Amino acid sequence: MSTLLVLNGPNLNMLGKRQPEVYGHESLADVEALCRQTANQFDVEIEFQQTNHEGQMIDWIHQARGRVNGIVINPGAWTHTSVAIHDALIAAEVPVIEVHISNVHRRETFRHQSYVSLVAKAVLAGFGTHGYQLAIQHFAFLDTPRTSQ
Ligand code: CA2
Repeated sequence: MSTLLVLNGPNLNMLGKRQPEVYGHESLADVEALCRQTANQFDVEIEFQQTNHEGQMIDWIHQARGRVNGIVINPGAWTHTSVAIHDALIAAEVPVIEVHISNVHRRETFRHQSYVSLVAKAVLAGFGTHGYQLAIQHFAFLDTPRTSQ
């Protein structure tokens, strides 16, 4: 069974409490429940974390090395600012899918730049919280032996 690390960056603990027009009405606990449901469905194990502290995020990414099969990360605002998270993701040597609830490309120009996309296998933006499910599903798909037709 494969293990995925689902990481959430700063302010995502506020989901559902403010800006529902941008991020929807679901709380982070709802997102976790959604991820666990999808993980069960696809026989994947997940670890779900959120932090407002960049060093903590970097430690979790380092600890993923050689231990998990993939990282699903919503880096929040660190997406647009953090070379340190970019470097940590390279050091982890684990495939990464970057998820954004909102479509960052139709928002302010400072959200168009992502240091994480440079090291991500794939990026999902604008699918709402369904993006997390799609990312987990994709990792499960990669892990499933497929027969050629
Ligand atoms: O769309 C996304 O998922 C973002 O990663 C969310 C980040 C934002 O900085 C990125 O540009 C795009 C912000 C997460 C903060 O979420 C809040 C939710 C409710 C109230 C306040 C912040």
